[in-house]
Amino acid sequence: MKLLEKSILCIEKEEQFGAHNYQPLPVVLDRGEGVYVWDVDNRKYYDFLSAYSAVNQGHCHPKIIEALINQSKKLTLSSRAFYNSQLGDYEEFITKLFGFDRVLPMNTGAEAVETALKICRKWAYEKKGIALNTAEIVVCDGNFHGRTTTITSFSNDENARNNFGPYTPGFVSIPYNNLAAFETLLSTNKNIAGFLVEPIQGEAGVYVPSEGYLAEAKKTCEQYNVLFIADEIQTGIARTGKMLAIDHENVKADVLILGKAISGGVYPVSAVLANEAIMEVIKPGQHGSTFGGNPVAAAVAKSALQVVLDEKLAENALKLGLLFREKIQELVDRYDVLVSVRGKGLLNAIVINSDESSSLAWDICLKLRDNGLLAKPTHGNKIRFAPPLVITEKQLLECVEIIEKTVKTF
Ligand code: IF1
Repeated sequence: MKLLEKSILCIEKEEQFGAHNYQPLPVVLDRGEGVYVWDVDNRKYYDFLSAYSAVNQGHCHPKIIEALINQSKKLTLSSRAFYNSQLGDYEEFITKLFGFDRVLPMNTGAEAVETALKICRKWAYEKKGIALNTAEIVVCDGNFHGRTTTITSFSNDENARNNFGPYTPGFVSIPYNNLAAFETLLSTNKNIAGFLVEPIQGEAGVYVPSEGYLAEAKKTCEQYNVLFIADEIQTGIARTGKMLAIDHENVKADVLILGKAISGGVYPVSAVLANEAIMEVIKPGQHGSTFGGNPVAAAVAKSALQVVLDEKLAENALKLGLLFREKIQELVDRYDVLVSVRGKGLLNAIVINSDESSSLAWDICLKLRDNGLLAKPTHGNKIRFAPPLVITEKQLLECVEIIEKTVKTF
């Protein structure tokens, strides 16, 4: 595909004036509606990234946009120094929806993860009785929880972590999907306060743990009085075919972290949910944010969650996810360039027949773009496929055709 002048101009400006902390696929998006996005030259694409699962409800969902517009004409920011007329309603809605006593509203995913870590540490000293400043939180190898200095400290992605030290202490990393390692650690280390886990590792390449892993890990947490902290920022809000990915194993988190799609990608909204016995460790002045819980965020998030329920997006993701993997498996069987397909609901990845340092997955994504579908490689040899959950069966099958037409040429 030849980039036209308008696109080139936009790209050049970002390259000249922006920090080079990303390497975007060369396509300049200008407009979105439902499962589609259009570039500045009005070429139409299926969006198979959904802004890393933030636009589960589809681009510019009319109901969510209406909530945004209405509220932003009335009151945008009150600060938490005062009450606002939207927050309580939203808090009631989200706590009842997920079955928790309380919610702590923040803005970005990383902030919500930080919030959960702070709650966990404070709980460790004030409730569990761990000696001051010795609490440890267990994380998993291959984790991705955000970009703050603390979160970066317990990443083992060298690119994300190198030269950002000194690192925040108090974290132990164990292999993902390994119950024995977890049990051994908890039985020997009395300072463990929490277990922070992604129900499916997204950035690691859509790595789905063995069935029963999350339920067993939760049981182990209960046995050792350790908080099970679920990072559902990417996997939550119907993405994997249930409202939460842990719902597949009927697990209830002690601390639940949400972000991305709780706003339908319309506005940065994140949340930490917990019951009173845990949340009560946070008292006035001990945590917060200027924008967290602002009236626009509250109105938008409430509307975005309502859309997920009204349009039965979890059910759609479950059904179409099965169809997608079935159809892609046929391509895997037929074309050597594809190794396997895996995922849950509409969070899937295709493994490409190359090593992690090869540019093959990137080249395939360029060709997919030319054929009208946007996706992004993760970890070199995997391509993540995560369309908005409003996609229909007909559209999904058309996308499978685009994928086949593309991989055929490699
Ligand atoms: C970027 C990845 C996805 C997340 C989980 C917390 C956060 C994320 C499980 C932090 C964010 C994003 C950030 C985005 C790329 C993206 C990503 F590839 F890096 F891993 F989705 F898979 N927990 N994930 O996935 O949330 O602070 O960004 O709101 O550009 O870094 P945030």
